[in-house]
Amino acid sequence: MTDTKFPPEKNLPAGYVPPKVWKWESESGGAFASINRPIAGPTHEKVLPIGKHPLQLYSLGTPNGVKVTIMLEELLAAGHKDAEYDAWLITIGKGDQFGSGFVEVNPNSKIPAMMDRAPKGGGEPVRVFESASILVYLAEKFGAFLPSDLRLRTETFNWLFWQMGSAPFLGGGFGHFYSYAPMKIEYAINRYAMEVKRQMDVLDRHLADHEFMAGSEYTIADMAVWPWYGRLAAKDAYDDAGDFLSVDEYRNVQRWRKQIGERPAVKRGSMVNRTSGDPSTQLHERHDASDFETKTQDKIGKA
Ligand SMILES: N[C@@H](CCC(=O)N[C@@H](CS)C(=O)NCC(=O)O)C(=O)O
Repeated sequence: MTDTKFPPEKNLPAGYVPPKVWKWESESGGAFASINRPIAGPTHEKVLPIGKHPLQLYSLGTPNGVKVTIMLEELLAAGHKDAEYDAWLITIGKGDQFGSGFVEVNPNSKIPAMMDRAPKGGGEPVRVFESASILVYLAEKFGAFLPSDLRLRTETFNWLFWQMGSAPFLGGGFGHFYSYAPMKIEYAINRYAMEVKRQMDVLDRHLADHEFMAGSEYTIADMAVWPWYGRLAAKDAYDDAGDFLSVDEYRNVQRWRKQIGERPAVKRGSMVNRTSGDPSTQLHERHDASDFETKTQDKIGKA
């Protein structure tokens, strides 16, 4: 594809011209390059472990994973005893998401993925993948954090789907080119910085006169948005991205992210399957509520 308006010398690397047909030839470099593949399906046989609880979560403490562990901890804190769960670690950097057992739970090979082995009404275990689908499934199963009033329910879904559509621009777009790519490309960074700042402004204006995402009630929409945009606002994402994007200026987002971050269940949920940062905040696997006290990496000394 030659383009006379934008000559190849201006491309990156200079002179690069996309071939007629793209071929999977070599790694592009950068974080995650070694696990990226243009095909789906398993790469190896691996049976997933099953613990003692009805809910089996296969995940990692990334923003998409944390949405679900926050929800599970909130359900338990609200007294839903059947929300007890085993959280198993899926190390995506090592390709665990391409094991045959994981692919059976999520054919898309991405965390988080969950099996409900005691579904409502009985019957075969239910597989649930896509973080928003898991949040809705749990909210419906336990009748919690999703308003039944159609107006409020719709507003919850509005923001839940907003998050699912918007975060790829933050993570896959901005985060990738600002932090993970093997070179800094001004055009790409500018394009995604612009979009992420616009998204932060959307949130900031909304949160100016709404306590929570869906209004006066804390819902699964907050649980979905917080791990992405709350972490960015807290300068806890993509190296110096918080300063680069001047996140302090989003005062209403700051108020909201602090308020949500103080919830004990959010603190606990943020520790589950976490494999970086302060060892006392990393609980690689969670099989019992007491694990938060006894099995963090500082206590078991494997940090
Ligand atoms: N839309 C999916 C996105 C899940 C996703 O992108 N997960 C990432 C980690 S945050 C992953 O598993 N990546 C592994 C890979 O791409 O191979 C969801 O919300 O569940």
